[in-house]
Amino acid sequence: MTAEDTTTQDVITHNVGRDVLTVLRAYGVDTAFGIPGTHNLEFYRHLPELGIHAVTTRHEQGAGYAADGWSMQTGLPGLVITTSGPGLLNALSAAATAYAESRPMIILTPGPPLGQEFADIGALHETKDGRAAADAVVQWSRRVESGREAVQAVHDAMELFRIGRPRPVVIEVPLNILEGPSDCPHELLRARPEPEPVAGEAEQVTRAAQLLAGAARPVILAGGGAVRAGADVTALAERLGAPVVTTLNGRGVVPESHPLAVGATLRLKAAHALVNDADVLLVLGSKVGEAELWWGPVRPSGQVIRVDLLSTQIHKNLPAQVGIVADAGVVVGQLLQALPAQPGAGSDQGEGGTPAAEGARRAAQARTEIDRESREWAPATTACCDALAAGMPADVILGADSSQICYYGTANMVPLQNPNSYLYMATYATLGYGLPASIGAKIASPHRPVVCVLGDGALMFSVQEFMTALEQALDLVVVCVDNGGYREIEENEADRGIAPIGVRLDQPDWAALVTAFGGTGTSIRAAADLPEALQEAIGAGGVHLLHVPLSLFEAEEET
Ligand SMILES: Cc1ncc(C[n+]2csc(CCOP(=O)(O)OP(=O)(O)O)c2C)c(N)n1
Ligand SMILES: [Mg+2]
Repeated sequence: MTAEDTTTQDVITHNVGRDVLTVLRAYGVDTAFGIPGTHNLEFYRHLPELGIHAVTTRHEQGAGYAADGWSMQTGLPGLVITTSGPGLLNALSAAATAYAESRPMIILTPGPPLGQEFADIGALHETKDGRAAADAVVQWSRRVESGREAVQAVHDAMELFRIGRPRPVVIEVPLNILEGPSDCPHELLRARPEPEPVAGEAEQVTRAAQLLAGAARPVILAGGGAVRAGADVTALAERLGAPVVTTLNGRGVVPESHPLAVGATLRLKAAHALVNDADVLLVLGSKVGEAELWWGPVRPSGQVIRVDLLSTQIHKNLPAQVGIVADAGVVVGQLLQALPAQPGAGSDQGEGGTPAAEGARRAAQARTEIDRESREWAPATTACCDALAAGMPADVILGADSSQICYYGTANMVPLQNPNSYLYMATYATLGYGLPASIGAKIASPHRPVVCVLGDGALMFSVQEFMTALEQALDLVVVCVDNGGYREIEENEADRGIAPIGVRLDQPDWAALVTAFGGTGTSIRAAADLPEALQEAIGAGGVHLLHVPLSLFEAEEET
């Protein structure tokens, strides 16, 4: 071997691609979702050596959703590696989803070599401006000009995820930089220590505590920003006797079997009634997003306290009298300190006796009304959901999609006991999310049962990811509720007096389809069989599709 060969080898083993992945590995990221391509191989080369598991999805959209599901379990950013051009663009719906849902994600992509920007020379995957396309949907996208800048971009992203509002970023590394020699000092490749989360200002915390201590009908509304503080939020709810409504991203912050839990039910009028009746509403880490408010904004008759990481969020969709710009988890701890041990001076001790008992009574009443309202919306779909709930393990991670069985059903009819256990995207509502997100979650949490329940339309958006699940040797149950096409859109059409167009869809032989991939498929023949069939599929292991014709439950409604 000549001296020149040694140098070439040295550049390959210590190139910029390796530095970027080294620093990500130092932060704990041990899984990368993506598809290798001609341009991104100097990322892929280093994955085995660094102990980063490469998961090849069958479309970059799936890589992004799988990374999101993985991230929800680990608390780390989901890592996506795309090739340049179409690979990156294919991942952008997933990036936009992570943006809308405030979830951390890093997309690594190669870009044209320095000096070849806008060259329009017909180079492979040449895109007018891939970075700008990405920038339009993520928190930031950065085209770096050196290895050192690439590593710095990773540190900046991690700082955003740890103390800011977590949202996706794209790091574009020009091909010649990616393949070129490392220029980064070794000490920059270490993970930085976790910064202290931001605490609330003492004066505002005291004011909030006074309001809450004097409340007769307190209610807590918890969003995705509160999920890391589940135990404290539960303790606060108990101390105050406050029913807890969550957003879909806040599900499980308080176990949904808890007497004070009212679930992720903001879509329903009965939950609005509870929230609007509050004399003090405490909103923790939520944008109170419009997409979840089917009946318009919530407007409590009393005072509103909001806690959010960003000052821009404090009055968004719901004006607040007290706004605390800080980490919701830290503020809940501060409130527990500031509140008297015997709370609820103003609490209506009503029939229930203690504030906690009175809160539980209000929560139970709300749940009864919510349940009635849910069933009125979609009787067959909710009957199907009841059957699924009967077969669902308590510690399940539940994949979901933008299908009626989810937002009329599993969103509030299958109780979840843990946070980050409902894989969903209430705001972006992107079809094709459920299966890949479930794959990512199962890879991150192999010991928890993962069941993905979704519609026939949603499943067809990502059906190729069955192959990924099988290749990764996962135990995963997918329940496809088949109502013969895009039922929600058919109903939207009917509301506008449009005859069904483009919504009644032919179906494959679902059981045979998954069998062709190498999994197991079962088509349910009777509604009553569903709970047991679900339990059996979970027990059997491997990749299992349960095909559930909704007509089985519609027939029951008619009898
Ligand atoms: C990427 C994407 N394309 C289109 C839509 C519009 N859309 C919303 S719901 C829906 C129907 C989904 O069908 P399915 O999953 O079978 O659920 P169903 O409404 O039939 O219960 C469509 C097409 C969307 N949400 N996302
Ligand atoms: Mg459908």
